[in-house]
Amino acid sequence: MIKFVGSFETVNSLPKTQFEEYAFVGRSNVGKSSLINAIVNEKIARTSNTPGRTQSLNLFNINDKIMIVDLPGYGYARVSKTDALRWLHRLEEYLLNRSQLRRLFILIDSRIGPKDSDLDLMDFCDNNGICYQIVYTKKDKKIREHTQVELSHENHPAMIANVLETSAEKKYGLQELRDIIGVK
Ligand SMILES: Nc1nc2c(ncn2[C@@H]2O[C@H](COP(=O)(O)OP(=O)(O)OP(=O)(O)O)[C@@H](O)[C@H]2O)c(=O)[nH]1
Ligand SMILES: [Mg+2]
Repeated sequence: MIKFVGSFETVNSLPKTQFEEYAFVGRSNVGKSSLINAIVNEKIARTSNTPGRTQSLNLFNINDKIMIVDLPGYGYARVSKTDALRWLHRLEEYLLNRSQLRRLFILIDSRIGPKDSDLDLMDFCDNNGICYQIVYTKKDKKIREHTQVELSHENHPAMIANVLETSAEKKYGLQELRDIIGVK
């Protein structure tokens, strides 16, 4: 049973659950909400062609056992600097304080590759011991060679060495994620 718990504007307002939590983050439009829907096989997270759709922290309860969090996207050009900084601060606050967070999935569009905003977030996680795993999205699309950047574990101590490749559209690479999260 999958339940939408709610949309939360601040980290403080998040419900204080004991459930293990798995969070999805990445640049705006990378496909966070689509991937969550594909994993749970339900259209529960709102998706959109308009970047910046998810602006609050959206929580989903999976079988009263696990929480999935759809985090707001970053790197969206049409957001004011003040808002962008405020959101970044909120993301960092979430990552530093949410003790039940088991793993952060940092999504990267396979056509684009990692951008500075992704690398900055990875550095933040490395410096603060926040365990994360890189998930490439939209693998069904044609990929240009130069987007393939090697992300080495040596430079990223908090990164899980296994990089995942997925397509929400073609339902590719989902089982591995389901196994990690513990969703059937
Ligand atoms: N081809 C393809 N398109 C995808 C895939 N996943 C998502 N998309 C498309 O990418 C766009 C953005 O998807 P969302 O899931 O809303 O992205 P998001 O990261 O949640 O975006 P924000 O909430 O705005 O930050 C939509 O038009 C999706 O249809 C995929 O696996 N393949
Ligand atoms: Mg979204």
